[in-house]
Amino acid sequence: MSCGFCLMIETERGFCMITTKLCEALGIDYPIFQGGMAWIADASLAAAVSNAGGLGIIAAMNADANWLREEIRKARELTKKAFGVNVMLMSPFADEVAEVVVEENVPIVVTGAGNPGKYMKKWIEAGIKVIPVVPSTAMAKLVERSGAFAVIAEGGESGGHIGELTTMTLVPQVCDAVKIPVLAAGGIADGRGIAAAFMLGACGVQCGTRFLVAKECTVHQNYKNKILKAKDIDTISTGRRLGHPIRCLKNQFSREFLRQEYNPEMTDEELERMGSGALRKAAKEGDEKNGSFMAGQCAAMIHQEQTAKEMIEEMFQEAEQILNQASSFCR
Ligand code: TUI
Repeated sequence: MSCGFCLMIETERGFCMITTKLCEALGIDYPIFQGGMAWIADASLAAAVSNAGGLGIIAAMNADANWLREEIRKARELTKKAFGVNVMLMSPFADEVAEVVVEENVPIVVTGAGNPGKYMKKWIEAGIKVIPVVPSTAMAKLVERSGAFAVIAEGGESGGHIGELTTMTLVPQVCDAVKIPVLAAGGIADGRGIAAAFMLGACGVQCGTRFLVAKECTVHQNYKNKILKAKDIDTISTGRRLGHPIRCLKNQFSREFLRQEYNPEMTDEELERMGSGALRKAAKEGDEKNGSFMAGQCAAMIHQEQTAKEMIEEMFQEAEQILNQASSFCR
């Protein structure tokens, strides 16, 4: 079942260009969000994605209100287009960044890693379109009732904090559960993934790992190189014992973390301490041994650094081609 938000229109250039009602509602040309990757998605990346016609997103992550305010202002210098902010709800700064998005008139807020309930009223009253990441139909229905504009159904193929279900199973179930637009995330890095997401009923996608190697992404070069070198089985999920599983690339840090998770002598507090700061070490210092290189299972499908514009145009051209030929499967 489709959510009814997907359209294919004929353009002046004679070929089909994918557009959806999501594009119209958010003022974007392509129905693609850039994932709000903690310690990675800053003004430079968000502005590049928005300038390319997608929706760029600044990650409020574990940084405080002042950092976020500066990034929002930097992004406004770099683009006249709309961009969003991702509020990571487990962040100790969530309350203060929730205020900043209102004060700075951010039009779109994506939330992750929890239930955004306590902020919904304030954000909606301020005219913000709230788009939570959801790992289940229950959370999708809950946020729809609280006034969410859309949801992002994120499968466990994603990098970073993940839910239980896969994109293939979660997206159609969320599409059936809610009436608001559904975006698909998790494992999408090319036009095939975008086409598949539409077939599952989504009217947009969110991609993180692919944009991590964008030329405008300021993450440490070692991080980009690890994504470019990754093979299909190079990610693992750790942290299940702590209630927040994280998908990242295999390295000394993640293998040791996984070992310690099964060590009964290790307390949860010690384990939390072991993980804290590891993403920053990867993203900012490129520390290949001690960093947590969060990445999705699609890392192995990513072969080159490109500008955000090149990525988006390539992905949507591929998706259009596939969708145009799709009827040939039914003969
Ligand atoms: O949030 C993400 N991905 C992230 S956040 C992050 S930073 C971090 N650092 C250390 C520990 C934890 C996180 C790295 N990657 N993606 C969105 C996402 N949200 N995935 C899953 C969820 C989610 C999970 C549970 C959303 C709601 C939810 O609700 C549970 C509940 O009942 O509150």
